[in-house]
Amino acid sequence: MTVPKRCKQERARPFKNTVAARTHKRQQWNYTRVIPVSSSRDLISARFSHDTPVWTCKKACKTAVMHVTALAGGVGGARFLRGLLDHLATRPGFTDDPDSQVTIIGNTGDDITLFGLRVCPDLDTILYTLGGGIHEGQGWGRADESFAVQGELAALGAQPQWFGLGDKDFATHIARSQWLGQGRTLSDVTAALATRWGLPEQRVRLLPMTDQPVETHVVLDDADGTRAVHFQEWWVRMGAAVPATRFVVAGMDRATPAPGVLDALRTADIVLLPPSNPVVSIGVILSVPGIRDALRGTLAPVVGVSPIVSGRPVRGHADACLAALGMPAEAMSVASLYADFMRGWLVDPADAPAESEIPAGLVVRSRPLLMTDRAAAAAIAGAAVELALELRRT
Ligand code: FO1
Repeated sequence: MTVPKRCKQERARPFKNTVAARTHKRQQWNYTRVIPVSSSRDLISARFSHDTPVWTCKKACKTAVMHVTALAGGVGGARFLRGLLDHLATRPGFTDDPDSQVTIIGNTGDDITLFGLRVCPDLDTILYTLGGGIHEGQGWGRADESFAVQGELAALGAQPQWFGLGDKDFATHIARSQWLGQGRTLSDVTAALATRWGLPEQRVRLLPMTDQPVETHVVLDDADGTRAVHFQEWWVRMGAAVPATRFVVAGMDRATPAPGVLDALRTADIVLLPPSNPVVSIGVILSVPGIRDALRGTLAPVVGVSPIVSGRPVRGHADACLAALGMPAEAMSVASLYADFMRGWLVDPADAPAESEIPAGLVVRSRPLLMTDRAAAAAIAGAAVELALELRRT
């Protein structure tokens, strides 16, 4: 047996002066010298001992996924993540280990204050989807909604009316706004909402990308002149039909990654980029100072899933967002946005590039990418996990 090139210590715990510590020291030495070891017994006992770190070099560990970190936007991200949990539930390495965890770093650039309430659409879409409360047809908002509050607001002449908020959804925004008003952080509030939706029991941690309030604005330049509108006004009211010239994330200059975000990237076994909008979802998360650097520095392979299939966004208006950057809606154009840290890229067979179009250092795999139902989403997520595990071994 040969010591692999990329051994890694995950979540180091105090284990001084133990047999495991001595084993660890031996492994470190073997690792740095990259020499063959005579037996894998030490590695195996280190893996299963409680006070030792986990090594990627142990045989069984090669297929075990313990810490998965994903960056995510709204509907596409949430459906992929639900598929990921479905897939992980079938993997012994995940379900059997009480330390296993999926950490989701959610986009908060779509957040907006309406009627005095803080609305976080992408975080809520993830909460409702993973918690079983989502309106499946829409992909956002609650199932079995009523709209009494919105009706009353309309009767009062309160604006805006172009953003649909149901009664149950309003309760989320009321609770969130009250807690934020009491001085709690968005991370803390999101954790409380995640508990309501049973995420901890599913070994899921949902972290906002930042605790500071940020809001994506869209700069428009048309017959009405140059102006900036809130992302939601452009996306929902205008249907992204007015060409955007650029996106500006207000508050980003004061933003820092929320607690746990950088650690989740640095200590992950694998990092996944769901098929979320590469500009206003993943792109905004990447613009939080420190996050992109953490992705460049992590030992975990980063694998992404293309949000473009047959030259069209799987969902939403990613094409209009890419156009603002002067980029075509093509799977390989999206990959170029992640070129400095991504090692694996899943594309649909319709978008499979020629060998000569694949940048050095990137592994591209093709498989059907339409998330037509929950099983399809699980299969896509499974393919992303498999590719990441394969890259972890190389
Ligand atoms: N999307 C719409 O197209 N129309 C809406 O009225 C709308 C309301 C809404 C309310 C709460 C929420 O969490 C999401 C909502 N969305 C709505 C979705 C949202 O605008 C976008 O899809 C995301 O922000 C983009 O990821």
